[in-house]
Amino acid sequence: MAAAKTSYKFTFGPWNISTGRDPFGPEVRKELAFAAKLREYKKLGFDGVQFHDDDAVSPDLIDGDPAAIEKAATKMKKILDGEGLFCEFVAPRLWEHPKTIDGGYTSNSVSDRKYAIERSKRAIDIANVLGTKDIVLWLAREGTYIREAKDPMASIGRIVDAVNAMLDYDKTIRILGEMKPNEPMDQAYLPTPGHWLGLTYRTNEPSRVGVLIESAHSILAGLDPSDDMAYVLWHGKLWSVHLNDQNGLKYDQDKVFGSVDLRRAFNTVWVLERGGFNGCVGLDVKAMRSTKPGDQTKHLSNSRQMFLRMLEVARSVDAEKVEAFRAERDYEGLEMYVLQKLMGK
Ligand code: 3MF
Ligand code: MG
Repeated sequence: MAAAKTSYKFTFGPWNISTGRDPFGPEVRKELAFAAKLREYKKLGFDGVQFHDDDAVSPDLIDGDPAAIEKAATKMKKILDGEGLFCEFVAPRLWEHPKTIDGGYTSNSVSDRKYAIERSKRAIDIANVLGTKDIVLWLAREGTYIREAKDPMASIGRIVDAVNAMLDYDKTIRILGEMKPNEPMDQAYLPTPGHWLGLTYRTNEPSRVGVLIESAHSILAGLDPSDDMAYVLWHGKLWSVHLNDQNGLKYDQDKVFGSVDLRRAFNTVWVLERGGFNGCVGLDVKAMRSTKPGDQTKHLSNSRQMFLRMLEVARSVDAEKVEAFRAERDYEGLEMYVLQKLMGK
């Protein structure tokens, strides 16, 4: 096992400060200007920003001239530098554009698939300007509402082709898959980190294809986030995480880290520590719709605080004691030891 880190870098995306709009009701808070959001990062104890391509470059430019895209990204880089922030990754937003209605890489339309790959290449251009090597793919609409809608085997091949096109386009970038089992699709292709991990080895350069795991996505798949993370850490492919929490198998809730299940949060932090996790700690959390505008960033600082508090708990665990419980097969004792830790004893 790699040595434990002494410190962690924290990041979030601009979408984590939001208006409270949901499928059943409109905004309850005003959209904060991007520049104003950036000013919040340091105050909240965060170091870096996660970007969708059209967060970094205005959506009006995203389908246009690559030179104009680079120019806009250069402007964004200056703003980031001015705030003392770094860019963790860029993710092509392949789920809002009219050409991605049927998915991006797995769309049944040849021209729409081409659009998705071209747009991903532009995301790489933006990443280069913003000074990051990491591209994140959340395969939002790569799936179906009805099983018969797409050829499931051809679809997997198309995802691999798209990843290869990106790896070929830039010989230094890394691609991180952020898998989610459902929402917005009924059923997603590659629904878990394990599915994506298997596919990484079939790409042209497996050493440049890794994984971002989001706690809520594992929970929605009925899996334990810390076991998913341990599996991917073992492969040396856990390059980023999105920590949050989730109350059962519902829509993606993005609750404050540790707010539903403290023990699950403990195991997550414990695994990241023991596995020598080396990436950024992203907190993909959402404020409650009932949150007042003045409190709209509390969920972010609270999640960071939960992580740091859990880190203290994880670091206070006596590894020899744990081994002794294991050797005696005294899991009742081990459980109480962990519960006492969680209760501050
Ligand atoms: C959806 C997500 C996404 C990704 C983001 C970066 C909008 O459940 O988690 O957030 O994190 O697109 O890849
Ligand atoms: Mg996420």
